[in-house]
Amino acid sequence: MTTPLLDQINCPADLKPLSEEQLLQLCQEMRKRIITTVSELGGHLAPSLGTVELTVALCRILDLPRDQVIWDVGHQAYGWKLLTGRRDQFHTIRQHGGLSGFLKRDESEFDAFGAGHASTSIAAAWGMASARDLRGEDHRVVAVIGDGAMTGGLAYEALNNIGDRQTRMAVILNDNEMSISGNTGAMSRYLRDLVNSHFYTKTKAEVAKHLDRIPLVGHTIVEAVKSIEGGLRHVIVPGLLFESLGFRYIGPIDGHDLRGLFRRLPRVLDSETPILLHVVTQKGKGFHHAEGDPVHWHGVGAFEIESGKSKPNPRTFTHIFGEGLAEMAERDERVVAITAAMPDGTGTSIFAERHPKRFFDVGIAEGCAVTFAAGLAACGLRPVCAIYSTFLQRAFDQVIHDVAIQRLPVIFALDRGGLVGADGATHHGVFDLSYLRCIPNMTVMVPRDEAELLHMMHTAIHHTSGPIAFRYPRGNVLGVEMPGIDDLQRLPIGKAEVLSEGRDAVLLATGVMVGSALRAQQALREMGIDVGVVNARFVKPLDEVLINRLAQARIPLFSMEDNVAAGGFGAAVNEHLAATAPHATACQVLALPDHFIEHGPVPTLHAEADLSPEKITARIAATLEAWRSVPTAAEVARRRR
Ligand SMILES: Cc1ncc(C[n+]2csc(CCOP(=O)(O)OP(=O)(O)O)c2C)c(N)n1
Repeated sequence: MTTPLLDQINCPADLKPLSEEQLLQLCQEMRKRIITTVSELGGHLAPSLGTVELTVALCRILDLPRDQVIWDVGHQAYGWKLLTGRRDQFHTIRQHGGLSGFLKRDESEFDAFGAGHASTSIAAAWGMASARDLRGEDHRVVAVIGDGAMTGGLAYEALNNIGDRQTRMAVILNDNEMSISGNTGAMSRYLRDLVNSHFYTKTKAEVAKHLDRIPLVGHTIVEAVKSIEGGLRHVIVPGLLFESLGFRYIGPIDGHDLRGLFRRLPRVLDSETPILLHVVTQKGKGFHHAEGDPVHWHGVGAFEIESGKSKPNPRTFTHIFGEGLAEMAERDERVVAITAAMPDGTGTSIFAERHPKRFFDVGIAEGCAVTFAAGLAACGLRPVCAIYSTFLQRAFDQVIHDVAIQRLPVIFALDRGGLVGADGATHHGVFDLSYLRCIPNMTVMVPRDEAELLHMMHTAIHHTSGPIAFRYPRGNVLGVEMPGIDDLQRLPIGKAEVLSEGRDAVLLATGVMVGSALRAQQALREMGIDVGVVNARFVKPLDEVLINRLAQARIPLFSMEDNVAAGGFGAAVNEHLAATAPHATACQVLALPDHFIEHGPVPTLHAEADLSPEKITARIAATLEAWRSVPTAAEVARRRR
């Protein structure tokens, strides 16, 4: 693949001497590089193909890194990486030890602000613009946000403040009509109207000019128009919503027309007051497969460029959840499914097809999803909030304040629990056991396999005394035998499953770690160490009866979870032991460490965190050995005598 122009760009300043023709060629080369690289490694393809011209224009016009560009989410910024000194590492993107798939302050001085979660850019840019003003500096600050991210409330909270304070900064709204799936909500309709209607694109001045030409009544009409709130004014003032919030609205303009961008952007970037430029782009631009199906091509695995074909997707926990929920809803009309902009990612698109009236995609608005679910539950329905573990962090207060305090039976289905791999630190679902366990009235379950996931879903739908959550991993099912819908069991709340007893120790494992515990058990047996394995099933409430029995028998305990150690399952076991049997041996906690874990294959990351079956085996063997050599209190006393 030859990219002669791109190969000469080592920083944005290298774009300055290029002619328009050359910049157009550069755009082509960037697309080529992005498509080739993602075809080999997978990644966020369609979003980054849509922003190529905008990226080139920003890099050419701005004085970088002095000026600051804050990209929302950061998944559309592959072109940005190519032009800001990371071209030669681009082939490492999302690979262990390589470039991140998102933007990160410690990866490049050009990444003014890191992200991964949506809708943060405007608030962050406001902070950075305000800091600039307080420090008496003079650079430009620009937030680039997608129409999908504009469904998040945080974006409006920031607009509300910026418009009021008239902070000097620009917002570029990158509107491709898509979130990951089709965009939802009235705001998205409003943006569509702005783009589609010629009427809307007329400027205020133009309209006034036309009206003014009508003798006598013209002036009166102009005055009347000015005085009417909503209604007609809304129709004739482009971007009225943003204008009312204190922003100047420019657009919509074609985000792939480089010439047009060069004409309009400088005025926008140099505006002394808040300004919003509405740029229309096509997701997947320049790769016909992606243009035709931007939902599929939002984020993809490796594929063949010519045919667009990729390896067939094996069945995942997400499929099991999506199909299972749709089926359970056939039998219970109270079941309602809610997603926050992730119908495909959570598998709820299956539910949407079969039960469209009972399906709600609220946009990137996790807090809204949870409080909406609370309202549904308060009126007797059985809402299932299907949200990735990492994104439910957004709605912590809603889970406590709107759901748990009122003991409302909202069901939380947390996909992507544990380490997720290539998306890295912003996306690992490694805090959920901690942030859910600390909430009173909450029940927290973790299935060991896909069959148990179905039993837990069934249990959750029949659990009416308060909120209940289950979290399951990203990725393929284990391939266990599946129960039929009529064979589903209601699991006794707070009861673990003892898989085997052990003479030397017991491993209390949660979720996918049960598999690792079984492998460790096998390896330890070969070393002459006999350990039992318990599938914990419940992180809250704990199986206190079982733990008490093991503590009284003085069996050494090990807990295992793919959650941070702080506040997690093992911490719960130790809290219980400390409170009830202070003389008992503590449980050794095998969990994730107290630092953010970067991207990479999950088995590699587990090994680095000492959580691979091999590392677990070695740790348990070493600990038991060490404990054996520690004298008991009686022995110490005897030796003293
Ligand atoms: C808080 C949060 N919820 C969900 C997501 C998952 N997500 C990543 S990108 C995206 C869609 C963003 O759409 P848009 O801003 O229009 O960007 P586009 O991909 O269309 O360029 C979503 C829902 C996220 N990153 N953060």
